[in-house]
Amino acid sequence: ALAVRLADYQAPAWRVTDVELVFDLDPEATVVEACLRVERDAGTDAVPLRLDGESLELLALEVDGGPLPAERWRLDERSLTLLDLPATATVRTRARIRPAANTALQGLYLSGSAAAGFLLTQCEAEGFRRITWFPDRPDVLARYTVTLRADRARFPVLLANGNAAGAGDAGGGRHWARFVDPHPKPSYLFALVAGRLERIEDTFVTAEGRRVGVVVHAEADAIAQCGWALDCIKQAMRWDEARFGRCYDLDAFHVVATHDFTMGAMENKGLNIFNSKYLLADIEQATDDDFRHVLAVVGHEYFHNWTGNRVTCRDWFQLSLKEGLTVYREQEFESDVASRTLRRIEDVRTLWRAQFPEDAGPLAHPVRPLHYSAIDNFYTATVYEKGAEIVRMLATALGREGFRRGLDLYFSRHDGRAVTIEDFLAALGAATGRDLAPWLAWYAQPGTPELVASGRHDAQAQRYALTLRQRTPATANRPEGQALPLPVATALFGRDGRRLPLRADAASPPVSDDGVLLLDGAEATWQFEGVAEPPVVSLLRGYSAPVRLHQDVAAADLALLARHEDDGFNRWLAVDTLGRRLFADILAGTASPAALPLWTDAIAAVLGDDGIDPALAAELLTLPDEATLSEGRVPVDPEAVHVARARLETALATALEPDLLRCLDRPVAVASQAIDAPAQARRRLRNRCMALLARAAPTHLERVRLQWREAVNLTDRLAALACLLQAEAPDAPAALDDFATRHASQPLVLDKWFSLQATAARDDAAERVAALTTHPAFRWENPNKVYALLLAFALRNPRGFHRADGAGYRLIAESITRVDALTPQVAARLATSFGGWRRYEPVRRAQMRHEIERLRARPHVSTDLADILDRSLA
Ligand code: B3K
Ligand code: ZN
Repeated sequence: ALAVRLADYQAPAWRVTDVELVFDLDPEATVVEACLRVERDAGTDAVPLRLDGESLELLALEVDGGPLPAERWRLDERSLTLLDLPATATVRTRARIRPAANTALQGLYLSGSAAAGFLLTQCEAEGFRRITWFPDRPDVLARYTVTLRADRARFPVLLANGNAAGAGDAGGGRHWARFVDPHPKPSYLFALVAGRLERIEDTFVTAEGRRVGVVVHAEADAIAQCGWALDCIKQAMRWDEARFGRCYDLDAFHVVATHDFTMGAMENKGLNIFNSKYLLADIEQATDDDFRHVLAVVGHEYFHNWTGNRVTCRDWFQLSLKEGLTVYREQEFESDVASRTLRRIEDVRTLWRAQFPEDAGPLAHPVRPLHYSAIDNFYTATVYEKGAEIVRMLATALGREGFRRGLDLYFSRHDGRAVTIEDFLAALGAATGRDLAPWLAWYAQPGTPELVASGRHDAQAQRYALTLRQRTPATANRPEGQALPLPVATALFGRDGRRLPLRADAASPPVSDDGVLLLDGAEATWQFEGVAEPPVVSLLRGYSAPVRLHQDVAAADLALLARHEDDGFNRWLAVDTLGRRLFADILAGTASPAALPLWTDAIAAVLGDDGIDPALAAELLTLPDEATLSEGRVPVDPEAVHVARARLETALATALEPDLLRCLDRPVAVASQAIDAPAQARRRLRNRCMALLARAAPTHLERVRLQWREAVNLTDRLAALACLLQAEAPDAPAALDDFATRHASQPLVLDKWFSLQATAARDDAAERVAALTTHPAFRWENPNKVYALLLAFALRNPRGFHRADGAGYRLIAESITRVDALTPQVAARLATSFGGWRRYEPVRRAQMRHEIERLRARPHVSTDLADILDRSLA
């Protein structure tokens, strides 16, 4: 497919002011009548009106109430073009579409079976063109009136965006419902839902006094698991008012759960649609992590109502304008209502595991890409997570209050418009009197900057000089990058662990009140005064910039930070850094036993601290995964990484055995079915201790078995099962069977059962995963199943996926072919697992390359898949 380029952007010659859609819904054949009020932009005479349309069957076409002569319109596979229209016109089309046959899950499709399932839509990025002919681009904002007609018994619930505007009987067993959305919106935010759905609801009164009906819809067997989501919606509404002054703007806010969805969720105006994985949660069928993910994703989609919907993107290159900003808002939401430190650690782990490798490999792209051939492949860790890091850095640089003023101005300037990243920076800059133009480079330049810190203490003058240097080195695919604005949150500690004042002399670059040094060139030096002894320097507190830090810091200093840093993130970072150093030594064969205690003692000291948040303690006990430990190494030998990591984890478990036991034996005064944050944190720590003990000695498996028998929530049951599996205990297979039987009717729990087996680092993992694809609960058409089994294997079982004989690669390549014929977006996502092929040792590198080439050479490769394969090889 031809690339679309940012540089070629042209404002639309035709606007659509109003749309009326009438759907005659039926899973086999739905008829869509569309009436568009179109207006040609003044000064663009004689430009034909080109409407996007794919997989549509044309039944009728009229302009201004009459037929259009054949020479004035053209229809092809991708578009309908109308020639010689007057400057304003009414275009009416009628199309037939086939929802039940739509396995791509874009446009209008069926969730569940033809007999009992329900109809729903997914339009972002380019699904609306599979519903009707339309200028399917985000800078065409129109007012929508939607009428749905369907069989009343089969589709009792009818929903679309906006406010309800009438309903009634349509005769012949059919009924109708109409919706008017007063907010002009791009077509990607269109949605409808029709089917047999149950609901739970509540009322939320906004700060502006609007009474909003908050409704969660799900199928009958799932509605009992929607209470937590309803709660989260209200929390999100309240939080966005309090933190950013943003109120909800329709009479109702509807949320719908489906098991058939290619991604997490979708922020359609007033009618969010969720993958059930991110909406359903109860103590029997969801883990503590699931509860937190529901909170985060519900928040994320809700926050899009302002960052994405009210102010939207001019074109898809600006995707991070809404996604980076909304991820940032989601992170802040969870940080405010749950644990800031924990959320930060998780986000940084994600960044290191997923975004850094992406940014270093052939699929690297700027946060604002310059061209694409399949936009759906750009919903990446770079656009989302690195995009959120840029927003976070801006918030750090402008201060909480300045950032809020900037966002307020952004909303008031651009409400109801489709804008660019430049507009965003300009609003933040104008509100705070800052020139933020240099920040655009963060959006334009791929790659992870390296930050090198060095210091010199002058005892005589009681001064400490800190020099920061940055570089974004060239790679095979791109030249060296330019210097970027980097906020470096910094603290100095004395040898006794006390914070030292951060007083830079007058000649140094500025330091903010909260200790942020802004490095805005390649290098700068700060001279700190009144520093009597060589300090321990804590840099990038809270991970204030998404860079690789190189700091020559003694292990003893890291141990000191582990004990005394009051920034929870950097406390964790100190421990993590110590652990990674040991890992590197083991991998290189240079490990010395003397180095271990600094790390394990530091952890033990924190564990023994009664004031520590148990969730943070659990994080200290969690090593980076193999993907993260491989990141930045060339060439990677996955087997060696696996073995070195396992050795390090066993060493940790052995050294801390008594501490871990103490932790487990501590009486816990919480009901094990409580889901409040402290209860979750304690479970997290206990389960982490249990997993390590199971590594330290097989005798501890008795504790695991006890927990397996007595667990009263899914978190504990699953944690025990994972330990049995990890230890390859003789009773593990029976436990797996028990689990499957117990949860046989719960698709989301079965997904975890698939994932657990897919990620078990066994010699025969590939064969087991292949066998599980024939399990009756597995379905190739269902993205959640493909992700739970195959994507989990490819991404989270490096030992299995990278098995030296290539069996893991073949399994994934065959799966990609199979899925590509059904759901191309899911196939493309699976194919990203080959993206890092160049970093591996020669044998694996050749095997991976061979699979990529073989996939590319097959007939009927989808555009989405071809794009990933081509870029991987480039
Ligand atoms: N905006 C959607 C993602 C759409 C993905 C299209 N392939 C979900 C989100 O980020 O909120
Ligand atoms: Zn989003």
